[in-house]
Amino acid sequence: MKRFDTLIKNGLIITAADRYTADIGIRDGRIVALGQEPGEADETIDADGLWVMPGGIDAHCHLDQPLGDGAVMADDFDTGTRSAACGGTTTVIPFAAQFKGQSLRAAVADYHQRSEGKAWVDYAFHMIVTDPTEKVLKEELPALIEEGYSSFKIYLTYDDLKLNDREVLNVLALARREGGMVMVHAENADCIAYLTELLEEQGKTAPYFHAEAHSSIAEREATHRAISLAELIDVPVLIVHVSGPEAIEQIRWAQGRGLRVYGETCPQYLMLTADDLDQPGFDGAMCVCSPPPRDPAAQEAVWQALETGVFQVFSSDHAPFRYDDPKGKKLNGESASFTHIPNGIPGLETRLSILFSEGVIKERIDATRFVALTATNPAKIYGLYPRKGTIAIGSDADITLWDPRARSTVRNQDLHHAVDYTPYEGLELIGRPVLTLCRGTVVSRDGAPAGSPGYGQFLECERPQPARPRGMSKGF
Ligand code: DUC
Ligand code: ZN
Ligand code: ZN
Repeated sequence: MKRFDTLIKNGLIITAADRYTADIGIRDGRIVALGQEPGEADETIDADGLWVMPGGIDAHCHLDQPLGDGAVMADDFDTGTRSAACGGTTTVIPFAAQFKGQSLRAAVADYHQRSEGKAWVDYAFHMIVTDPTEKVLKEELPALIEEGYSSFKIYLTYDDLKLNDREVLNVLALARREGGMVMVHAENADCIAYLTELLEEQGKTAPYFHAEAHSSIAEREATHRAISLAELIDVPVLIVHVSGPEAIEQIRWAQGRGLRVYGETCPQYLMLTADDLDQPGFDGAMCVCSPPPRDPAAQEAVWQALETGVFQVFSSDHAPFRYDDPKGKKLNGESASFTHIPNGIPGLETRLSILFSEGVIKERIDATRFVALTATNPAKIYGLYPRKGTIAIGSDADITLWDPRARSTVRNQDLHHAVDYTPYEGLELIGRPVLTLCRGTVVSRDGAPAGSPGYGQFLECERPQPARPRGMSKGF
């Protein structure tokens, strides 16, 4: 028997910490050797001229999430994770969402049914907590965190999802006691409702006005509030999908005061602006997401926050709705007010290539930061490290080989999701994943699927070290 199942030779290995040329020996899905000429293998992959990086972890995406309003997500675990694999991602973390009145455990069980036997790459679950009853707080959440669901998202907006401040405090206190990571969707619901009413009274209902209703001031206020409530409880918190300088300033301020406040941003806040919602007819609906993309100055602020470490995580927030579909963006017809357009844009497959091309190739961030933002930090923050998110002996052989010189143009027809558009149509990119392995098995080659649905395994997440409080006990 040869020493390895697979040997990746001569590649430039890049982790969040280092870059060096070495061979990687893989056996039984794990990395078992790193070095020069470590031994013979059944299969040898020549990575000369390629960059060898950990497979991406997309820690914020929505797949087959049941919704209360009749809209249906285009991607399930099959098409969504196939698309992820083709873009160089080997782990996804979508959301098991609780409906108000539903038990959290029922939401998790339902989500297991939806994912069972379908995924092309590995996956874990965050939960969405919308109804933090005593039973949820005292029984369900502690047990679920222990069982491997150690992160959950809460919302400060959307009528059917949002928590009031007292509920947020209860959830944060629970997270502190039990060691969970809380993710916050930070927008002020009343500000948005007020602005929406004003705009609708003036007949301003086209998709573009979504961006005006979801003001950056509403995002800033909610970000500050989430940080303050977390400080009161003394527990870390992660602000998701941050769109611009107003919220960034709050996060930077908190970090400067020594608080464990983490931040996430997404490709849409680097590549799109509110003008992308201002298109002929209803086409702007394609770019309706919350928070909305802002303006070029906001894009610059988001880049700076990626460069300087204000953000730890770069996710897609893939929320897939078909455009030309009565269960998608046109749920309420083309003359619907912006308030009735399903929120979200697709991005699982393009997330890594966009940050690689616009960030690494254009020298806004270096390759080690790229790895940190897209794989290592999410693994640490959500309790998957070091099994996932790095190239090290003992880690799963989740590896993406990149050709840093390859040129391509984004075309929806070449993507593998089930959405009928990409907001990045025509974008020219340099650098692309040419081979992706998940636990040592090839799941995509040259941007095409090479694995199979059902290969992906469910991952139990440990209590994340970054979720630990600073130890300044407030007696909770
Ligand atoms: N906003 C969210 O909070 N989630 C999904 C998509 C979106 O636009
Ligand atoms: Zn959100
Ligand atoms: Zn989201």
